[in-house]
Amino acid sequence: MRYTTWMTAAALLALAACGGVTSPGGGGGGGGGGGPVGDITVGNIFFWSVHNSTQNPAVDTIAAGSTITWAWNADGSHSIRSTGTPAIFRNSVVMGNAGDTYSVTLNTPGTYTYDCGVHGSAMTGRIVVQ
Ligand SMILES: [Cu+2]
Repeated sequence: MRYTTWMTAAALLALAACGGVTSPGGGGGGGGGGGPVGDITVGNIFFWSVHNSTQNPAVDTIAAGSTITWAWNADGSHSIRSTGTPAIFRNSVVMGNAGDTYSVTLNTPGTYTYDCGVHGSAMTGRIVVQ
């Protein structure tokens, strides 16, 4: 497997947590469509879709019943906080270490918005469940 250098730490952890996803060689993320669906990088200060490179908001579309995983790529206090209706899921606690992860499974179609409980509107994302 190959990894782009910037995402190595987060990707390794995300892959470990998710049971492994083979990324295509050569282009890495390639700026869109190259990464696993449902993986989101938590950085300072952003949410970033591994799948399509959208950021603040990170916008991810998943199938109902799929799992979203956020992975901290650096030390820094952040959380996942639901901001919309329907409520996304349980909110995470504030975590602050590179390599921390948080996952939820969303079973009901809808659009779920979230932010960081520490940084508010500076860190946002949206998950569309189909
Ligand atoms: Cu934050």
